Amino acid sequence: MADLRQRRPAPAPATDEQEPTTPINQPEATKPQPTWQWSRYETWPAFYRFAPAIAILAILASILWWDNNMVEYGLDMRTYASCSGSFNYTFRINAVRAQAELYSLRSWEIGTAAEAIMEVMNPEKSVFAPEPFPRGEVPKQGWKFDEGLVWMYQFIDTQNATLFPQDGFSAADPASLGVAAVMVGRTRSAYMEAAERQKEYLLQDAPRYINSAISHRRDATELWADAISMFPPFLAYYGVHKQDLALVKEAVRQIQLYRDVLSISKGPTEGLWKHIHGPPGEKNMNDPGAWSTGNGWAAYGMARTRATISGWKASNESMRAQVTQLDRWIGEILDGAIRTDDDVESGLLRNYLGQSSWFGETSGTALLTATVYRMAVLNPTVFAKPRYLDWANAKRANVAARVDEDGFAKPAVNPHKHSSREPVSETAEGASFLLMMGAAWRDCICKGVCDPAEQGQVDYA
Ligand SMILES: *[C@@H]1O[C@H](CO)[C@@H](O)[C@H](O)[C@H]1NC(C)=O
Ligand SMILES: *[C@@H]1O[C@H](CO)[C@@H](O)[C@H](O)[C@H]1NC(C)=O
Ligand SMILES: CC(=O)N[C@H]1CO[C@H](CO)[C@@H](O)[C@@H]1O
Repeated sequence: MADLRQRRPAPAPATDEQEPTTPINQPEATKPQPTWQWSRYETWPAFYRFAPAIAILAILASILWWDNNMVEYGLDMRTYASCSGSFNYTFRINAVRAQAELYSLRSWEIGTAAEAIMEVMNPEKSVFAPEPFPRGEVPKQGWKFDEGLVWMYQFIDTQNATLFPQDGFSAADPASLGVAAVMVGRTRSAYMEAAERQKEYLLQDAPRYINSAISHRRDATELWADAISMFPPFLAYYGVHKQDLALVKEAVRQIQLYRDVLSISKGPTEGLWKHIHGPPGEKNMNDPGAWSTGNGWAAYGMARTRATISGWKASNESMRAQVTQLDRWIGEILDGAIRTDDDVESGLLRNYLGQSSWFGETSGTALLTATVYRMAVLNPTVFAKPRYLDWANAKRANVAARVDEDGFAKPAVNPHKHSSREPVSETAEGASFLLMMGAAWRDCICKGVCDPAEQGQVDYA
């Protein structure tokens, strides 16, 4: 041991540059110093000394940016799915959905609620999806039916000539269950056979107006604006399933025949549609007024038909002229609604557009607002303009602000008595229109057409 200690100073003389004062028991100090070492912070070049601080600042800045740009409206804008999944509808959409299911008893109420729930819950399957017909076909149901279909398919009658024969009054209304029947029919053939019978009923058996438009009623030949949401979207959709271009074209021809009769050609309500027109007679229910909800039925039904056509390659390519026409006809109704929107007290469209004695109400307002958002995505060149979107944002804000905790919007027109001066709260179709408005707004934002910052001002007294 003593020997080893004796020998320790030996290496020192070998390092010739070393000062003799260097402590002989620290031989490592004699090695040449590297410029910097990871383990020795004070040797780091200035840039690297700041690196940890810069990294932390960058993370903080991106969190702040994310907060300001992505989640300010509760939105995660990375993809359509993340956006729609985190969307804030600003009203209690689940309560509204519950009302739509609870109060839908008649054929058109059930068909409309199924469409509305699909638009909210399964937007990838609706005709407003970016690809409504994957590989050119109606989408299939998976192991579990889509939400709107789970609820409604049990109402579809697969035994009779139409999908809902107990509604004996209307020739058109039972067809509102048609799109759902075709979707269910992709995996259950009884429903597709029922859809086929419904189509045959419309084309072969239903009464016709003198211009060969399919009558809205069974016991009289009458055209109602409502019918445009009931059967043309079904005929077009079933036409895609059958790969039958002629049937898709018949859907548009029927819309044209209705428009020929119902569109108002002059005066303050020009471009809007009358509610009901038929030949004079005892059972006649003529209603020449521009019913707000009726105009919504017409405009939204056309928008659904239009989206069906532009979503299927074959019709998209060969029916450009019809698409242009439909866009123009929808625009006429929206222009008329905007022009006659003069009830500052309610901030809503009047139950009869252009008639100052009528109260503003939520149902027609919601459906026409939904139409604007749908058209802004389908044809942004024409409809993604402040003239339409600013208007729709204001109407939506006014409608949404009136949806209560239970999912009722007030005041809403009595859906079974369109000329009643008494608004109601229980309206099945009104609830469905709220869902359609919410889904259409969400899609307009999540597809990057509408600005999430434009929440719209509540501007009623
Ligand atoms: C959704 O929007 C409404 C109205 O702007 C707001 O009051 C509510 O706090 C929002 N909800 C969430 C979960 O962000
Ligand atoms: C429909 O046509 C338009 C314009 O030509 C095109 O941009 C769009 O991708 C087409 N859509 C489909 C589903 O073929
Ligand atoms: C309203 C109606 O036509 N209902 C019929 C539907 O089909 C069943 C079974 O064939 C008949 O029993 C109903 O009368």
